[in-house]
Amino acid sequence: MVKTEIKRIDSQKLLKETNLSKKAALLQYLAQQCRIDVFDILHEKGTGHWGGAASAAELITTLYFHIMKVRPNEPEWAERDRFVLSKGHASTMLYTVLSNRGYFPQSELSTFRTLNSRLQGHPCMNKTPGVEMSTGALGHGLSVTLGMALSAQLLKKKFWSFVLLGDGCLNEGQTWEAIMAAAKFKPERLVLMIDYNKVQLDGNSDEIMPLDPLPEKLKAFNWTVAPKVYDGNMVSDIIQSWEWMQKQTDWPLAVIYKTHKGKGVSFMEDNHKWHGAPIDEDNYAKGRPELLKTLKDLEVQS
Ligand SMILES: Cc1ncc(C[n+]2csc(CCOP(=O)(O)OP(=O)(O)O)c2C)c(N)n1
Repeated sequence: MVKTEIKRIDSQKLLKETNLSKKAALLQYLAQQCRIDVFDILHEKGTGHWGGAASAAELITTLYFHIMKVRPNEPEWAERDRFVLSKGHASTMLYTVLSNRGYFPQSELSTFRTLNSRLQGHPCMNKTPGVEMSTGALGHGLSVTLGMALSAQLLKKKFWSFVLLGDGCLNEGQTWEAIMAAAKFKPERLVLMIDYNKVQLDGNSDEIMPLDPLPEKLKAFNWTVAPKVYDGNMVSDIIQSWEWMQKQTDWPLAVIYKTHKGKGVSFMEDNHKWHGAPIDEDNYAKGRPELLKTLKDLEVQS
């Protein structure tokens, strides 16, 4: 298949946009652009995880381009906000957003999962600028992010600590230990974000390990839970959730986002078969035009 080039957004210019609805539209476009880049990389390499990466495009993009204070040219800046991708298998989306944000050249994305590359299948904090924690074994993310939030408290720093969990991370006992511990210590600016696509590696969450009623469970553990489930594939909704977070004083915070695994390619959406299957030539040729059409539609609005 001959790859159609896409119109790329000026991501540095986007950062300076002051009109919030214009910025939301630009972010929605950028997230879709990243989704297409991920689709291309995974197809080219014949490896990686499409479903969970596509699910989190808008969440990771909005974090790095709207919510978090970071300095890509100084990744270890002490005051930076922290983000941990607990569902480390979605690494390609994190790498694509980080490269757009300026942590490393976009040309490096094509080295994904090759020998000696800084961009391995699961994120490595010792190799990749911007990666705060090595993840991949589900269930560790909240514990380490709680540690980051507690360190902020000890050091009297004001940075935020965000962690993104998939449903699978919530199947892990360690996550619930961290949920209990966070409710005990109540560190400020700790936010648990849940990418609630309800599909895992080999089936739906309701079959594997039902989590509902999730907001009630988190409330019962003494967390402050957002008043609604936000649309995690809609940047304007994610921005709204951030506005809610900034008004809170009772910590820690949990926000549940309804998302779609494999978002953007109709026959891959909400289907566990596309959790980590290689994107072969036929499915690439069928799926890419759908992604391009959405990008084109977003261009009109932005
Ligand atoms: C401790 C552990 N058990 C099993 C796996 C294998 N595994 C990788 S991804 C995954 C499912 C993840 O589902 P979810 O968290 O819902 O991710 P998403 O749908 O957002 O991709 C599983 C079981 C793992 N990485 N770690």
